[in-house]
Amino acid sequence: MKKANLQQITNAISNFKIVGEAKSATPYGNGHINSTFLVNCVDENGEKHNYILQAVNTDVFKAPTQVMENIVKVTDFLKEKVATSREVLNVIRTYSDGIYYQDSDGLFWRMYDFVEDSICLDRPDDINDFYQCAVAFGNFQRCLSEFPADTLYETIPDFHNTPKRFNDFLKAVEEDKCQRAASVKDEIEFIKSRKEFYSVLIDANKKGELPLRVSHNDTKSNNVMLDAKTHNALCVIDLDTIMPGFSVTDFGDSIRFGASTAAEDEKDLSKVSMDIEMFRIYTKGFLDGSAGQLLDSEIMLLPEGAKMMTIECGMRFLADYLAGDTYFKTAYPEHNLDRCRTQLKLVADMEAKWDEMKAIVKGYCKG
Ligand code: ADP
Ligand code: GN1
Ligand code: MG
Repeated sequence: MKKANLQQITNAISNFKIVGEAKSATPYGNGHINSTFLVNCVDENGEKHNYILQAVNTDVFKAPTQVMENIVKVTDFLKEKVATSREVLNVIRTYSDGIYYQDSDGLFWRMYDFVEDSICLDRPDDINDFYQCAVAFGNFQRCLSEFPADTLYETIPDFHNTPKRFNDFLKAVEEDKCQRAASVKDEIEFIKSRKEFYSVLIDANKKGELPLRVSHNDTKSNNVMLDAKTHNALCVIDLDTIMPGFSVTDFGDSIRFGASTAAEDEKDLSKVSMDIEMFRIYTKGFLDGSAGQLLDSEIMLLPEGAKMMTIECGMRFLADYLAGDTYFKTAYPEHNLDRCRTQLKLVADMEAKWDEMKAIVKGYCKG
């Protein structure tokens, strides 16, 4: 997506009903998808008002109006559930009462109130901050437990349909566009040999053990705002990928990313493992936050959620490597392969710690 220029930014701001006059708009945060700006405004009494302006990445989100409709539906519902306005994203309307503004260059803009006195962490080093991120996502599940998930658009179809991801992976192996398959036989075998596992969550859903809920689908720590003073969970942001889905995949993606002892693209695999204490603390936070809303059968599938998200990500990275690195941004030719290897190492480590993971979640079952 092309970078927005100053004129486009200024024009976009002028379309939204903000309080005061915009004094500056500066690039903000470390998001990888959208272009984000902090807009500082001052009203006639000298009071400051801050906003987040974003140009939505329409290469990734092909139906941005549906993304915005999902966000408004969910945030309107959440507003009835929370105690203060800082606990939910607030979409700013345009002068024609729209929920977004599309400019004549095709850029798709939206604005939110800035969540004041908050922080967000790219990687929580502190175990208590990790716990608070889990509380935020668990709380998100609790507040949305009565929301009709099937009324949301599936803005990226089959996003966590792992059997479909596996078929796409097999196709990439078959096509072998870059003649790389021969050099990654072990990784291909690792993924193929776990074939039976990929339908576990979908089967549990069919059996009534895993209900369809609202899932966030990007549950990294930099999508949670914590209170700057107390570091308590405040607000879940980055709602672009909210879709009908499973609670356990939201839990699982946080474990995949946050409970790993190394970066997603670490080359030295001896550094990569799943920290069982991080798993323990995240489980506690997620279940404290969801406050009894998850079924026992759902709680028992949290480890499967973690393993599913990790192996799914591994096969997505490897499929992209085989197809010539067209989806994920890469910094060097083997980048997707390195990422795939860390994910497979994490899966192997989860399998080694499986009984312990199951025992931890069992401790939270009511029955
Ligand atoms: P991306 O999809 O690119 O990750 P995000 O919506 O997560 O975009 O926004 C990027 C960053 O901007 C966040 O990680 C956070 O630091 C900041 N941010 C986004 N929305 C708000 C908000 N309403 N208040 C304060 N900071 C925000
Ligand atoms: C992508 O861009 P980022 O890092 O927020 C991807 C996720 C993957 C993640 C792996 C829309 O997210 O599904 O888990 O990379 N998002 C999309 O790092 O495909
Ligand atoms: Mg984000």
